Amino acid sequence: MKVIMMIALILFGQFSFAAAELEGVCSQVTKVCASYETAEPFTTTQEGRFKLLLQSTDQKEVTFVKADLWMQMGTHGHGSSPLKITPVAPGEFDVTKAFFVMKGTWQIRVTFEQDSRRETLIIPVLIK
Ligand SMILES: [Cu+2]
Repeated sequence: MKVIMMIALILFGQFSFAAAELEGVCSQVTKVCASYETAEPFTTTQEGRFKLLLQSTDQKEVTFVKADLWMQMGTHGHGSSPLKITPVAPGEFDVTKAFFVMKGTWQIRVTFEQDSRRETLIIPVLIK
């Protein structure tokens, strides 16, 4: 019985990991996908931390350029303070100092280069 529960835990763990990875977007042009996963939901009052993934679905090399937070409000917009971005593996970054300072729809903007083409992907993040 213990073994069955452990297997169930492992399966559930993988399922939730996979679901978290779906918080992302892909470029139709370069076939590069940017996604994030976070252990704790973001709030307006605490420092947000997440893992940022930048992956080429056709196995081409991708060069990370920058990432930041942005909020579009009507015709105006504003950012937040700079993210602390630490590369931990190819295409994988630990991001801290993510301050979503107000409720609403934020964007994690990820800029990268592939084959000398520069692109920015926008991952929407709803802060409740
Ligand atoms: Cu705002």
